[in-house]
Amino acid sequence: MRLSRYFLPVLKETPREAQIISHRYMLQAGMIKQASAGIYSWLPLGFKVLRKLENIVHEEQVRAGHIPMLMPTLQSADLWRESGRYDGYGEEMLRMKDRHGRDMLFSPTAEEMFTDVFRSHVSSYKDLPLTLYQIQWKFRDEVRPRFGVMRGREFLMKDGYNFDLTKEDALHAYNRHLVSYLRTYERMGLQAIPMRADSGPIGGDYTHEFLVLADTGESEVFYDSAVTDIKMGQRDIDFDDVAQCQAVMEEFTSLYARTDETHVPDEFAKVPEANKRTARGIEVGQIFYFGTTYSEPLGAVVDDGRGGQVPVHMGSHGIGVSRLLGAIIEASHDDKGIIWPEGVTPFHVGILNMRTGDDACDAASEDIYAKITAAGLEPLYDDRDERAGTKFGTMDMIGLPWRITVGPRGVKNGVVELTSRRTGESEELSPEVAIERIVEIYKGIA
Ligand code: 5CA
Repeated sequence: MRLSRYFLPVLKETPREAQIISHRYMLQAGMIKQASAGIYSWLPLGFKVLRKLENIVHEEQVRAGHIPMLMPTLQSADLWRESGRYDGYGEEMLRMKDRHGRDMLFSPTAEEMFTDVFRSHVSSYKDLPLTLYQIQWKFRDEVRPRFGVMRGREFLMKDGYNFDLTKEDALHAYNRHLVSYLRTYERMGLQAIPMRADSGPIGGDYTHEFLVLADTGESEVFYDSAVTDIKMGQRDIDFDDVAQCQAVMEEFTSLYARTDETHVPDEFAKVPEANKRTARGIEVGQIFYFGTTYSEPLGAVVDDGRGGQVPVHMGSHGIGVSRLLGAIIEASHDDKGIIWPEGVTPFHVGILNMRTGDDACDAASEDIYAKITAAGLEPLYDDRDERAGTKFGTMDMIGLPWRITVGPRGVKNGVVELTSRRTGESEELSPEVAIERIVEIYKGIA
């Protein structure tokens, strides 16, 4: 993409309404624009990152054996009356009537809808196990929407629902989700720690929240610092392997790690003194096993193969996809702007032409642009007729992890500068070697 032809409305001034850095940078980098309280328009750069996160979520869900589909955002109240949640859900549910006076709502989550699809089409244990999921906009009429996409009213969520014959099978689905979520966050350059959580209005006995540690997080968390040393890394996971998924789940959840809602001071006291941590975290996902809470009232039953009809064991599992943008920025920025991890960056590399209009600089930049594009990567080429300072400022703010700077002196000597946004370190290299480096960096990522 050539910046002269892109739509990147970078703000010069600091937006006053932003209380936390991710909100401020998302506004300044021209990623989002507030449409009304807690509701955002996704401008091209923000949309691009959002799509990348969605892709990673999809890839990891499909890898775990889960099946994507899509539900409507507007739902009839009838189903929610059947499950008994319509009255209880309260003010967070946005309710409306259609022209015939029928009660409708904007989905805040979708247990009922998925259970309804299931009961309409599945009647035998032979069709189990089954996990369906979607990535779809949700609406929750939060009292205090704040911090930009972090606590929105309209937000993008991946929500998945497992249907299993037995509790044991459903707990395998729970573990499978836990493992796939850990992979998902790591690919996004994030460490999200699974913590024992409170089940809230979804209900259920087993639930973990995934928290990204950040000072601006809304949850207070208590944990054993050794938990941050456990990584998924490159391990080979067989998602059908019950014992393996169980072992990984235990490895990641046996140390003390809880949010304030489930914190037990007596238990925390047993954590080695040097490892005790109290911090803040951003909740980027939550998994639940809730058994037959929805399948019973909604009549989602299957033939169990022994002549019986039994309600299925279910769980639901969510990732806050739009919130993740905020979480990634909170975890990865400096005072000049965002620093995207390679796995989610909107463009792979910035090409900064220091002297647009100079024949040699233009030709060298164009050539690099063409070659990187031909290698299957997406460069953002700043070909605008702007001062170098403005160009550097834009690149730093939007946070592409790598930059190639093309200047008149370098071009004369056959070199360009390759700079890491994270470390600020630069190297003078021939354009060919710089391109090779970029291709190498993204091998296996892009
Ligand atoms: N049905 C279950 C799982 S599918 C569910 O709704 N879970 S949840 O309430 O925990 O939401 C899933 C994730 O959505 C949360 O972990 C959080 O990351 C994200 N989320 C929840 N509320 C908001 C909000 N107001 N703004 C942005 N993201 C949110």
